[in-house]
Amino acid sequence: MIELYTHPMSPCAQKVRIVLAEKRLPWTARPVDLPRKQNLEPWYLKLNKLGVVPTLVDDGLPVIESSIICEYLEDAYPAVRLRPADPHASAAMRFWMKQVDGKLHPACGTLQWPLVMRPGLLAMPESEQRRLLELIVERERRERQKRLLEHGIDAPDVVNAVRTYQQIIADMETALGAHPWIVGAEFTLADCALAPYFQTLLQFGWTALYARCPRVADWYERVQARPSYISGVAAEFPEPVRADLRHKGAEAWPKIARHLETA
Ligand SMILES: N[C@@H](CCC(=O)N[C@@H](CS)C(=O)NCC(=O)O)C(=O)O
Repeated sequence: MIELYTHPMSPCAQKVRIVLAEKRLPWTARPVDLPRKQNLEPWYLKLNKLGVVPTLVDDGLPVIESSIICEYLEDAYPAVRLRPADPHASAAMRFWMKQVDGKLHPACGTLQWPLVMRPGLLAMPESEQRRLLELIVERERRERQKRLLEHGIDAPDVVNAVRTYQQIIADMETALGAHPWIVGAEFTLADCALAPYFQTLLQFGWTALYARCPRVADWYERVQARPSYISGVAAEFPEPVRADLRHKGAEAWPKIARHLETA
């Protein structure tokens, strides 16, 4: 039995949900209340010592870190292949996954957290806000959330986050000039890893970030049409949630747009 500790808005959890759907694996959702920082409660830290979602539990054993979870699923359930057999293509796939984990994910967190997580925290007494933030395991994440709590979308981190998105989208545009999917003719874990970060742009109405990259726009159209994206990502966003996110995104857009590199 496969269980996934997940949250609808988490791009890392979305990535795993896409892989589970591509592989047509049945699984049970274990929702984690991120706005209330349930991820930092002792019972969850026993499953995931970094205190983040997702966590996959397969046959009672936890696997953590979304890219490692994807590779675990690839090894444990190889009937549907999402890793290229060719070693060079496989290395290229892992390069993209590393870009996502190391660069795109923190950038996405910087842009999304002030809009979707900050309001809940601000509604709590200040002493509780401070207590919860001090529980965050990873120092870099803790310090970033402190800045984002204080400054919101005006935090100094935002300019870098926007530029990182732009750089990775430009790199994708180049890669997609050579083949239909990110590392070749086949849809791989690299496509699964990148896709959720475009959900973030879509939900906030920030599609201008890739409007000048027609191959990326076409890639994302094809990703969105896949049953794995429909069930693993889109289905988690009912219309009232979408409307709220569009509204929040529109409000924040001028502060995002001013950081866009136009050259
Ligand atoms: N490197 C981790 C990152 C996971 C991560 O950042 N998860 C976020 C949601 S997307 C989270 O749980 N945040 C909780 C928090 O910041 O308190 C992975 O790939 O699984």
